[in-house]
Amino acid sequence: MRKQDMNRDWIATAATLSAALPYLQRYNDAIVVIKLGGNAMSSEEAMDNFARDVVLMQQVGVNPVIVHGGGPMINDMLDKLDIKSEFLNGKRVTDKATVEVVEMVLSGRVNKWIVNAINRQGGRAAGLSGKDANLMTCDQDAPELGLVGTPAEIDTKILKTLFNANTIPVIAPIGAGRNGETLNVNGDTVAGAIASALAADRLLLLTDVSGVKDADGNVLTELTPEQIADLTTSGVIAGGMIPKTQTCLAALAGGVRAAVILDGRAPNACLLELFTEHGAGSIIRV
Ligand code: X2W
Repeated sequence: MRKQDMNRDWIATAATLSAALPYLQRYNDAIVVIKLGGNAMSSEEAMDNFARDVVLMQQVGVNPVIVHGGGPMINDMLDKLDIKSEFLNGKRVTDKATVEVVEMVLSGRVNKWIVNAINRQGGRAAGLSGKDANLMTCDQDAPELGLVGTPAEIDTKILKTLFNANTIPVIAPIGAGRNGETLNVNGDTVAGAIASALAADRLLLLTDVSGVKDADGNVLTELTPEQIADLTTSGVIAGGMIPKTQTCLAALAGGVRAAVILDGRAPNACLLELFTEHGAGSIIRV
């Protein structure tokens, strides 16, 4: 329905679009790697909102790459199957039975949920894991973790082919070992490794906290690697935030321009970060 009266909301919408112009120009042709953590996939509605933001990004010239997690969904399935699971330093100890469930849940269910959500918003997404087209070959991580991998070689050819075909890659964090075995890899680690291999303009880690916090619980909106090191030594950065910040530091060292840790459940989190002066979460850059 076309409204003839120019009420304030429409004027504000036009002003918002106009204000976004410098940001749209800055990110034209940029590569943005987005890690969508299992905790950020809180509902069907949150997934649809995320998908819409990603399709908008592509529409305005960004090349988005999605790497997803799915830890909570793996836990649910392992529970149903009565398979016990434990974590060591934030990584799941993974035996043969567990890796089969991990691959089934990540590549089968979670990956297709995201692909389908993007396609339903009028985008074009294709799902793959590190096994496809030799995207990610892994070495085995610590032996006590079992079938857990650490990315060793990333072949970005398939991603560039998909960019040229206007298709958004959606990647499950499963890798092939040197002997073709299936390895479970932490999703943040995969996102960082892929962002480095692509020398991405941005790495966005979407999680369920609003960013890196100081000792009083306030979000630190801008951080340097030196500040991250200090906050880690003093114990302010702790627990699950350690692997996330370490992933960001590794990505910066690997040639990524900036990394951001933000709450993926907040409405339009990605758009707020990329296309407004305000930004979202904690940005880490040199
Ligand atoms: C993770 C892979 C999924 C993941 C796991 O098995 O849970 C390892 O721990 P989130 O939702 O991002 O935590 N792999 C080795 O990273 O999921």
